[in-house]
Amino acid sequence: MNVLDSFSLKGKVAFVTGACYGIGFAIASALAEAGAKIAFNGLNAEHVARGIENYRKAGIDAHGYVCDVTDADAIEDLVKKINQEVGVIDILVNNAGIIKRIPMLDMKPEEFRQVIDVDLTAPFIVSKAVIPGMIKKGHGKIINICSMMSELGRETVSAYAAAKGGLKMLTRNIASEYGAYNIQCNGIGPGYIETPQTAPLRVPGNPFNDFIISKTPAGRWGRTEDLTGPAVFLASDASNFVNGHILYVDGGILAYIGKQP
Ligand code: NAP
Ligand code: GCO
Repeated sequence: MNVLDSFSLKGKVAFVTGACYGIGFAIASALAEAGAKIAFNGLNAEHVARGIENYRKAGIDAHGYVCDVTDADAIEDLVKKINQEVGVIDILVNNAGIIKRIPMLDMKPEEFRQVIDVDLTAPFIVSKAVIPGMIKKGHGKIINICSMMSELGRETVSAYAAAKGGLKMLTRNIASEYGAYNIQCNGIGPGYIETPQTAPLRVPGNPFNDFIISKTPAGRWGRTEDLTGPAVFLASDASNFVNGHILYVDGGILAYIGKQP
C-alpha cells in the first residue's frame, strides 16, 4: 500500500463533538476532505444549523445534532441515532469544551464542576457510548482535544487545567484498556489557537496577546488549520501503532523558555 493511502479515511464515519465552529469545525472538515462521513453536535440549535450550512458551503454533507455532551442518556441515544443515520462510528474526536477564567479563590464549586463536567467527564461519557461499536467493528480511533494546560498551569484556569490534565490521563487509560481491541486513543494538545474561545485573550492591547507570541518560537498564534494534518494522521491507519500519545501542536511553546523581554 502506498504510504499516502494509509492517511485515507474513505468509508469511515467520524463523530466530532462541539464542531459547529472553531477547532472542531476545522478538524471535521479535514476528516471529510480525507474521505470520512461527518456527524457533529453542539449545545445551541442555531449554532448547529449554521454549522450544517457552513459545512455545506465547504461541500461537506455533515449530519448535525443538538446534544449536551454531559448528558449520558442523551449521548447514548445520539450515538444510536448516528449509527443508524450515518453509520457505526469509526473515529471519535472529543472536542467540545469550555473554559472559565476565574481566580481559584473566586471560583464557585459549581463553576469548577461545570468545567470538569464538559471537559473531562463528557469525553468519558461519549467514549463509553462509542467504544462498544468500535469493538464490534474491530477497530477505532479516539482523539481527545487536550491543551497546553494538560502540562502547564496559569492564573485563573484551575478548573480547565485540572480537566485537561485529567483528559491526558483518560487518553492514556483508554489506550491501555482498549488497545487490545485495535482501538487507538490519542490526544492533540493545541497551543494558543485563534478561535472564539481565545478571542478575549487576543483583544488588541491585551498584554497576554504579546506574551503568547513571545512564548511561541513560531512567533504567532496558532490557526485551526494547523491542527488538521495531525488530526487526519491520528484518525487514519497511518497511526495504527500510535496509542496513548498526546501530540502537541503548539508552535514550540512547550519546548521554549520564552523570548528575552
Ligand atoms: P469554542 O470555539 O469555544 O467552541 C466550543 C464548541 O464546544 C462549540 O461548538 C460549543 O457548542 C461546544 N460545546 C460546549 N459545551 C458543550 C456541551 N455541553 N455539549 C455540546 N457541545 C458543547 O472552542 P475551541 O477554541 O474551538 O476549542 C475546542 C476544543 O479545543 C476545546 O476542548 C478546547 O478546550 C480545546 N482547546 C482550545 C484551544 C484554543 O486555543 N482555542 C487550545 C487548546 C485546546 P455551542 O456553540 O453549541 O455551545
Ligand atoms: C487560556 C487559554 C488556553 C487555551 C488552550 C491552550 O486562557 O490560557 O484559553 O487555555 O485555550 O487550552 O492550549
